[in-house]
Amino acid sequence: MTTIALVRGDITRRRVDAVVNAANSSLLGGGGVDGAIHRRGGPAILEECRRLRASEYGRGLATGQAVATTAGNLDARWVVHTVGPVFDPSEDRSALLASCYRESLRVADELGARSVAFPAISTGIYGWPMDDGARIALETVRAADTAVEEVEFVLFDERAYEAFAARLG
Ligand code: AR6
Repeated sequence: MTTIALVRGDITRRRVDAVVNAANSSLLGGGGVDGAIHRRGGPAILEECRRLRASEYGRGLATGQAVATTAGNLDARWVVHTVGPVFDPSEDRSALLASCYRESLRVADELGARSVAFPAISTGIYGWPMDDGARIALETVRAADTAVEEVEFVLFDERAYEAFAARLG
């Protein structure tokens, strides 16, 4: 049984086994959650990302996929980096967004993580409407076949929190 909790706050402050990063394909950092994780987590995360780029992920991480690194100085054991789709009103990319949640949980299972913190992937710089992002996040995690016991969604502002709360029921 996976329990789902909603938390309002900064994902970099969470004490969990794995923190999920809303990254980009380069794996080399950016703004939003990605910038905050690298800032607080310190250089060990970027070092490992660079090693991934120099080895299996020479072309970067594809949208909808996930890969783990150390969590550096965060109160977590791992960061699971995933790449959400950029919202495009003329193309349905929902399956890719769902894949981010599913693949992150799959990687978490491989690591043996029991608790995972997710941000609202794609709902910031990538422009996904919050309500729909919340729907996809919750539906996908609820349906996932995972050994992760605790999933928390860490929502940065009241609007995001309310969107998830309305969907959680
Ligand atoms: N803790 C929790 N949620 C946060 C935090 C935080 N510290 N900071 C922002 N959010 P975004 P994306 C919320 O933009 O849309 C980066 O440059 C934010 O309000 O971080 O998937 C990457 O490198 C929003 O609701 O991720 C990519 O290029 C949600 O987290 C690109 O942004 C996701 O916003 C990815 O864009």
